[in-house]
Amino acid sequence: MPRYHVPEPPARLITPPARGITRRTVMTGLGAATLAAAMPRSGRADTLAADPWPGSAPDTLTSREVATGYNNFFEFGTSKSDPAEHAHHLNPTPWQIEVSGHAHAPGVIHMEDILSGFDLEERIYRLRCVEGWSKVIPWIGFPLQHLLARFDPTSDARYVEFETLHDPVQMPNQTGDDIDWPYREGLRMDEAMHPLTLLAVGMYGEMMPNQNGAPIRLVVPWKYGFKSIKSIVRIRLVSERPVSSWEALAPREYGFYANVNPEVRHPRWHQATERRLHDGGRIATEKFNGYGEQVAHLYAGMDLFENF
Ligand SMILES: Nc1nc2c(c(=O)[nH]1)N[C@H]1C(S)=C(S)[C@@H](COP(=O)(O)O)O[C@H]1N2
Ligand SMILES: [Mo]
Repeated sequence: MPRYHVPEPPARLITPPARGITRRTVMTGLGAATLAAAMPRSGRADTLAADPWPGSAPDTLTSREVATGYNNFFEFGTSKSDPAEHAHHLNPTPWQIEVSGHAHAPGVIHMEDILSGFDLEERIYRLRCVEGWSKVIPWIGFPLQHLLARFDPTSDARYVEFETLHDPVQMPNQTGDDIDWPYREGLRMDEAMHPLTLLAVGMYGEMMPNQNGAPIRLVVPWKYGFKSIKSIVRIRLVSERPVSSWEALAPREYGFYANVNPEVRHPRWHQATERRLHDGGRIATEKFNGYGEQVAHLYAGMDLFENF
């Protein structure tokens, strides 16, 4: 297992691109406003030849413009341009996350303490939506396991449930009934503790844009994009498997595991290939989105359907 936490970084740029991840550890401790200033910008162009997952050809980053203009964030509407158009209603400052359930030290953590309390890294991951498109994004964040550790989960914590903000004033489409709001997602504890599972607070060297899930969202790169819940306000450590919002709506289309798998037939969308947003070209979809080497062992003994 690779090490992600580098103590006492001598400089902002700590490690060269490593297997599966482009990693830079960034010391912040500077607060929200200066995240952009703290992030290294050298060495990364918008069309960086990156190696975001093992064993595959170098890929091209999706431009920031496309990544922030073509979104799924149903709280602001259901078309791809709605989030960019309406997410200015969201005010991500101040913000806090409440962590409850099976923890020895449940409580609340404020966004300032998140930004100053965890070493931020840049990681390039591909985000594969179940609708059949993908983006390659340079996220800024830190492993979810580091946040969970602060709250000291008990041995009864077998799953983690996440909730997005529920406030129709800030999220105007929550007056609609597309989803049983708030948007909810969940992970099994071992998935949540996996070092690839990221809490992202920014992208492209800047604070997280509202339409991408400001101020803090999940990114689980081996699962379909809907698992990567945005604008998180609540985390619960639970013993029973939670039911996510999409699963409640259409369990055959949005399974709990939702591991990217080109072999699983989806009732609506073709999963064997994906359209890349940076050039519109199609590539073959990879099992676990290319991260099988790191995560396949989590699902040993599970069948394909269950795995979806
Ligand atoms: N709260 C919330 N989180 C969400 C969604 C949403 O509608 N609401 N959409 C999901 C889906 S389907 C995808 S593909 C990704 C899209 O992330 P992006 O807009 O940053 O590309 O966010 C996920 N997280
Ligand atoms: Mo999605």
